Amino acid sequence: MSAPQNLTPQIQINDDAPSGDKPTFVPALIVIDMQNDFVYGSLAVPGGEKIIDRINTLIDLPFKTRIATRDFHPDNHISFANTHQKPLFSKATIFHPDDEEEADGCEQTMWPIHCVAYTGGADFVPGLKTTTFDAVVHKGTHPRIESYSAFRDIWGKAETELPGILEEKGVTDIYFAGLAGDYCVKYTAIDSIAYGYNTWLIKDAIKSISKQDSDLVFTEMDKKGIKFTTVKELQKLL
Ligand code: VGL
Ligand code: ZN
Repeated sequence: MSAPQNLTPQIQINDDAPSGDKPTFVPALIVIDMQNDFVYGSLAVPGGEKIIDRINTLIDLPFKTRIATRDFHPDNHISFANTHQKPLFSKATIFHPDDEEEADGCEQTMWPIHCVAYTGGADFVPGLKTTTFDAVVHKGTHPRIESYSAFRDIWGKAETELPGILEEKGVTDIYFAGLAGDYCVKYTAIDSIAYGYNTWLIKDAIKSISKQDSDLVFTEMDKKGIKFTTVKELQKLL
């Protein structure tokens, strides 16, 4: 078997030189996975298209930095049902490729093939204002490693560029929008708390995969110390 490739493309960071005392409120907008496959494609999130304009409104607000993430998988990714020859949306136990003991498996949902790197499904959804993103963070790029959080993989072993970018910008508060509320937004927001940020979900700029009332997901996140806001409240605040 050939060595696994890492597909992460070069990212660009626009640097603003930090100066003076540490500011107490430095807001960042993170737009999670607003990609064709999650809006119109193989893993379409109900109502995903309804949040495109709301996210564009957010992008125009004076955040210190705007960052987007993209799910960016190889075509044989470990999260795909096809890779395991298992039924869609069933579960399989997966292991970290370095874990020879295969001690601690992770229950992984078997997803349809989605967001394959360098295909249209992984592109940003048309209509999204992508030109003012300071950075685009890619995740799930290794064939055998899953990553719902944009900070690090599900094993907590390898970080993406995101923690470094946030630190460099001196961010204090992270505001999340995008897809999917019950997967990548949720796990990224939980990590955002773990990394010490004031963490906000912009409720009307997030949609979830699960048919169950998405308020349940929000209740779970409330318990973790995540706070909630809306596009309108942010328009007043910023
Ligand atoms: C996501 C399922 C599989 C997400 C990514 O972006 O929420 N969900 N991969
Ligand atoms: Zn994925």
